[in-house]
Amino acid sequence: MLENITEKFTRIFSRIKNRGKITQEDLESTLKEIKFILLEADVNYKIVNEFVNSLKTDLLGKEVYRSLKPEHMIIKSINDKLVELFSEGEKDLRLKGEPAIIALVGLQGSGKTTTAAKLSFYLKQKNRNPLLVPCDIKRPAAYDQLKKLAEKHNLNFFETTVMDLNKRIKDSLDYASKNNFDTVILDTAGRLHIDGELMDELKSIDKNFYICEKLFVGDSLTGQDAVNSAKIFNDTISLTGIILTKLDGDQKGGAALSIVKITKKPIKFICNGEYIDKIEVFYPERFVSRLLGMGDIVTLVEKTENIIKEEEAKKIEKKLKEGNFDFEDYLVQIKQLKKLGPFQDIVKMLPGIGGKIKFTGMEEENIKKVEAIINSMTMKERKNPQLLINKNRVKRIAKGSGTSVAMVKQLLVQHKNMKRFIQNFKDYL
Ligand SMILES: Nc1nc2c(ncn2[C@@H]2O[C@H](COP(=O)(O)OP(=O)(O)OP(=O)(O)O)[C@@H](O)[C@H]2O)c(=O)[nH]1
Ligand SMILES: [Mg+2]
Repeated sequence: MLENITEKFTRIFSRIKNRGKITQEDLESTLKEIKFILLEADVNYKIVNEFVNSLKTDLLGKEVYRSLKPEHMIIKSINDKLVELFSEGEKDLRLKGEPAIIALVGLQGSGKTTTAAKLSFYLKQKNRNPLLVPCDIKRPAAYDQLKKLAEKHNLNFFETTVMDLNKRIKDSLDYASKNNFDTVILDTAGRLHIDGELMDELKSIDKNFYICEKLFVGDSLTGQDAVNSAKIFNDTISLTGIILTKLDGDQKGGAALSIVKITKKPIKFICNGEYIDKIEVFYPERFVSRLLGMGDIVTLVEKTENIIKEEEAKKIEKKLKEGNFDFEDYLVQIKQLKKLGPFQDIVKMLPGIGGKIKFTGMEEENIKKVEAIINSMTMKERKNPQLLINKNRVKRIAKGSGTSVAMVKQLLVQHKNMKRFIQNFKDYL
């Protein structure tokens, strides 16, 4: 899957590989090549520009660790940016209502009927009880195709002769309620091109029924066409997600990127074959890892970053023991803490402590104030807290941080106490 893109990325990475240092020029030319790959892979040019620019900002602002090769940092950055892009919206199916209604929409031949059967098969494995409803009124062949698939794979199919779409759906819902089906899957009609009639039909069923999942089934072989039609479907009935089909061929994978970016809707499933079980939940991390073909390096960088964090922690520990813990270290600690997530969630994870602490909601607020106070200190003051005996300095910091003289003093006392505490207990630390 997506061999095309992967191969090209591999080629770029092998070119910059093993260079001791990456210069600004290297970076520019690498970014240019990435741009080409994405454009060639059918990603919309605006998205490409946006992506490459944010990648550049990310890379320029990155600390280069001695223990990491520069090309590894680039790969990790690309990986993270792509994962971020694909992580748009809620990924899980949201099945609400009794029965929950899922509608599959999209252009002709994109794979709606095949996917409807696959989805039904998948949901059955998840212990749901789905009912397939044929919603292409005009083509008798469409009805037969879904029916045959259902029979072949032992799936439940709604038989009907009603030729009014809204009535047909209403009937299927009644039938589902009476027969304990908890999900109905609407296999809607496709058109060669988007036309008014198709859209009106969809708008009408969207208005008349509560459809909890409106999934656009996009053929990844069609590249930009799939992107454009996804946008129109999204503008008309506000999609809830995307299913990409035919990812088994050697097609351009770029459509996936563009569809997500343009609709701002998540890819929920991908299909990579005609057979009934060729449907899988979409995981951004796995997809990007396959796309870049660089999974090992990403893991390596993550590991190295963890080691670096540990080294930093050790440095701080050493400073603590020596009684040199200054406000700059304090700030580093706060930043690290913030990266971990909300304060309460972190404390809750601590064994033995989590359940016992009552939160007032002020903790987060206080951390912010402490950060503001330290940020208002000069670097010299941060490194030499004894300078803060000076009243004018304290006043200036209080003003600059939007807090009060009392708060700044409180922080200074806390810092002093901490130092004293550590001095007393340093042998036990
Ligand atoms: N290789 C491959 N073929 C697929 C996949 N999904 C669907 N197809 C094939 O694509 C063709 C069209 O699929 P359908 O499910 O009939 O498409 P549709 O959207 O229902 O078409 P209309 O109802 O005519 O709009 C069929 O030949 C399917 O077997 C896939 O993931 N991989
Ligand atoms: Mg069909």
